[in-house]
Amino acid sequence: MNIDEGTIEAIASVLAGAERITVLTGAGLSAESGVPTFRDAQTGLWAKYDPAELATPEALARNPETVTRWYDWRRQLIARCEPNPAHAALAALQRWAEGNRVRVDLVTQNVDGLLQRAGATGVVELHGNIHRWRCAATGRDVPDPPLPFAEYPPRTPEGTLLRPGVVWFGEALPAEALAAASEAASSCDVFLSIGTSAMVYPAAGLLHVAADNGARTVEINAERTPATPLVDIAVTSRAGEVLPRIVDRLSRAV
Ligand code: BV8
Repeated sequence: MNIDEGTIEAIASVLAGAERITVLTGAGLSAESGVPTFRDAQTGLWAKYDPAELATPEALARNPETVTRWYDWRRQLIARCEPNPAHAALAALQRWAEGNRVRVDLVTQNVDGLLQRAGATGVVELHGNIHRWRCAATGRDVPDPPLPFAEYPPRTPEGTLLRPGVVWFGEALPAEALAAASEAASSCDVFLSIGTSAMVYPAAGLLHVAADNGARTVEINAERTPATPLVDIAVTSRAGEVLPRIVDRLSRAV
């Protein structure tokens, strides 16, 4: 859906008036890089699995081989993907902000690390990172896991199970990341929700925190979500099409 210049202008104007901007991103930000979104119908080998069924500690306990194969398969797929114009636009927004005494906090639910590869800094990873693996027994990060694994489930040299460094359903988010995201949501003038179905908590609650603290809220997503009726400006479009236009307009305005 082609978004009219008036909407681009309106969002750029809201951003131009902000002192602090917080951006929450989801799988839709990486979709145009070729990374399947979390709720896309799983393809090929994984078609018969429900991601929500695999992204749990119970799934690891029940079937460590399937779960670790799935994550290593996703990790290898992501490693072959490149950041797309939406990631680049958010990194550009941070650079614009530095030059205009504005603060931009990028909070992501994604585990792919593509924002960082696009040059974004200080990215708050609410759900961890698929490139990091840790000991399932102790929770300790294993710095250089032997990737790709020779066997599944992979094990540490001590023989304990290795698991991906992501947050599963029923697991607490990293306290530091959640505190940073909550502070960024409660202190911003503008909150952007980009490429997320706004269904998974506590991440989806951040928009409510921002709105309750008086922030202007904007959603950019390919389809309507539970957040759509709540935001000040809702754009139903691809992030890779709209974000570069917004950041370009902003850069020309200020
Ligand atoms: C916790 C990491 C407590 C692993 C993920 C009932 C009510 C409220 C909450 C709950 C409840 N029952 C249970 C809960 C809690 C649960 C939850 O929220 N469940 C939901 C389903 C109801 N949350 C948790 O369990 C969290 N932990 O609460 O712990 C606790 C506290 C203390 C001590 C112990 C426990 C943990 C949640 C994290 C789970 N891990 N992922 C992995 O990736 O494998 S979540 C998973 O969903 C994804 O990783 C992603 O991070 C998250 C959100 O998904 P999205 O990013 O939004 O992706 P999705 O596919 O859904 O949507 C993409 C959107 O993009 C779509 O709308 C699409 O239209 C759009 N799009 C597509 N292309 C584009 C686009 N938009 C723009 N441009 C495009 N090109």
